[in-house]
Amino acid sequence: MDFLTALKNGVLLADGGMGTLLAAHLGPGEPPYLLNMTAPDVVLTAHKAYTAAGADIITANTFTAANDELVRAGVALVKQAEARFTALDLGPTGYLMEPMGELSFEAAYEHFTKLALAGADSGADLVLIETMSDLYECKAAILAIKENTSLPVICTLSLQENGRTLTGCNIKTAAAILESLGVDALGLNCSLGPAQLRPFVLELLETANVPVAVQPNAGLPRVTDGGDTVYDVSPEAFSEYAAGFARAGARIVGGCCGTTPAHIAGMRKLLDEAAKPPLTVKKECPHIIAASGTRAASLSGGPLLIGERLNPTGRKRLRQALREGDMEEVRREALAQQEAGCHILDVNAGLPDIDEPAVLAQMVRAVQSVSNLPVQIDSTDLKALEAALRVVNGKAVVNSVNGKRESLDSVLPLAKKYGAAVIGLTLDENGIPGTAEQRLAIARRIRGAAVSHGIPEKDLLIDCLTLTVAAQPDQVPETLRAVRLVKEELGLATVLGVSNVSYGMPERENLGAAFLIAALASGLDAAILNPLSEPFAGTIRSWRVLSGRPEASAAAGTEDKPLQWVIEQYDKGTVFLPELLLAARKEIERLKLAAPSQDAETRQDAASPPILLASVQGDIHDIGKSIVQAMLECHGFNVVDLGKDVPSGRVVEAVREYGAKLVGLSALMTTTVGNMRRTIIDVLAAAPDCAVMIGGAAADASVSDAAYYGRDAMEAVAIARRVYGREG
Ligand code: THG
Repeated sequence: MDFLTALKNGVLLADGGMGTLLAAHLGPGEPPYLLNMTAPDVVLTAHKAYTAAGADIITANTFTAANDELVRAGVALVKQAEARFTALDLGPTGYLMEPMGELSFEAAYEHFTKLALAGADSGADLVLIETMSDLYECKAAILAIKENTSLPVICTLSLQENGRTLTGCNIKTAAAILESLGVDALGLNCSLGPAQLRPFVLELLETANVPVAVQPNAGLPRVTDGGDTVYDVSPEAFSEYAAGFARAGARIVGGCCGTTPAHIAGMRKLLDEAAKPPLTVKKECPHIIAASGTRAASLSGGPLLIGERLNPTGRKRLRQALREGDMEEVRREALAQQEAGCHILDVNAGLPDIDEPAVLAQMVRAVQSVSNLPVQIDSTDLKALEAALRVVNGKAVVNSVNGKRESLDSVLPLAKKYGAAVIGLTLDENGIPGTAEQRLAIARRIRGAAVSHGIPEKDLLIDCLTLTVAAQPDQVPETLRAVRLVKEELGLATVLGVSNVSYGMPERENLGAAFLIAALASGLDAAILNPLSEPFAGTIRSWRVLSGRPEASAAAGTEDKPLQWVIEQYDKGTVFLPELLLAARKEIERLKLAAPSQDAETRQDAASPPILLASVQGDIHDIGKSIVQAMLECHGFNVVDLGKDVPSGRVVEAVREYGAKLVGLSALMTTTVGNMRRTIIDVLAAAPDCAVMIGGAAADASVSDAAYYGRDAMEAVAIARRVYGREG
């Protein structure tokens, strides 16, 4: 039985953590995957223990391994253990993606492609992408696997205690994005114990339409007096939770950090005893039609407003800027429309004399660098459409497909592959039909084609086509009638470009607003319009009141807000990491530009030594460290980044070289806590006056009495203030 058939037929048991089993064989800070080469027998023994415990899926010891040799060796060891199903394990690159960090989408794609090819070639049955915290990085990995192999894909996320990923995506939005990208299962792993993860698992089960996987840690980590990290949930207790997850509808259960073959054996027993789990009862969740990396748009909150202004038609300045590759105007328009309260940004680069694929993708990146609204890709050029869809962070809307065979055959596969919703224009080989009934017939054909390409009906928006009243006055009622028919007969959502109606007319905006009301009254769900136009904005406000939904749903952007405000919102959980980093970066620019005298009292004295930051040896993660650096810098501190995987000796050297007053050490992996301790001891021995602060997922106050512990980047700033005597 192949993996997907088995997944359809019942609950599958995955294996547990490798760290615990391999720890004794690892030097301080050594990543487990090295053992695939240096001590393969140890890895094989661990796999065999999990196979013997009854795991159906054995995960190769390849988490965060970055070269194909390690992957080949890792997959081969699972096969040797005679696993029922062999999973290639892929983890995060450890870098932040653009525009937050330096890693480009294509570089991430290349990274995952190399590993996926090696995994498929060595005989993996599936790929498990796990412990992910950025949906954009997930997209790169999923595309890499799907474009280069035919292996099933499972993608599981690591959540913070607030139920969001590090980059601020909530569970429902994450599920919508991953599902649209065509994963075979999705879920949650690591980060929390089964008790803390349970509410999040239940929420996921309510919304997911594909099988759900759950692999918690054996509780929250605790560092013993002896310095070991331990997880306290026993095999018995863990198995009870896991059986509960299966009863609630999870189709893959297993463990992560701190779980052992005993945990897996306990789960096997309970799963075998459990009756066949009932199907999950789905709550009616608002369907997410589009999403960015942090924000979703659905049709449930009243009319969806799609901003039309990122379009060179009739706009000289934007046209000029696009020709010159100058994205400043694009960023400005994106922000202005977001501030005006629209929900999705239409992006169009339709100029005859332009490299549309390049420019459209560049526009999408520019929009994503300042705005967290979902985007709608407006192009008739297939190459441009694909180039833009690739770099979209989240779930886009494709604008558009139409009823022509050629359009359906070429656009729908792209929308499916990139997980986008689609606008269907009700025109075909014979042009725009004159009657509402004919447009309905085309809408029906588009629906049939979309569904046969695997695109759900809920991801369709039918555009009944607004014509210009100046040229075809008899068409306005047909368009409105078509909107009503499409909703009543097909139950599909509808969209119209509202501005088209008023071309060449006096009182253009008032005319458009009147048409908008008529369309809303006919049941229109979404409107492409200029959100900055006061007549439109006023119409929408009034419509909301009249339809009993006065509260505007769109939150204001973080742009042009002071950093302190963004930080406070970040603490409250209303803005997320991408916005925080962007705001921080902007503040750094501002501080650099400001006359030195102006900020003298807030800036670190140029003569005082910089703060040194390092991820300790064995830790290749620099995400948390990047955040701390950005926050320190925008509070006026000079920072020197020593990098990641930094040996203790190198830190000591740098402390001497700079005469440092403060060193910040980061450790994400529990396996590197020992190195953190070592480094603290070495630094304090060499420079007793130098303060050390620590942070990162694996560090807490119990790591060392001799160091300050900062729970997050703001606490790091507070510590720095204290050390540099800049309190208050
Ligand atoms: N349906 C769908 N997509 C569409 C349309 C539609 N995309 C394009 C268009 N129609 C909607 N977008 C625009 C963009 C600009 C204008 C109108 C519709 C526009 N521009 C002004 C002009 O040309 O004079 C200039 C505006 C300015 O300078 O502020 O009117 O129907 N699916």
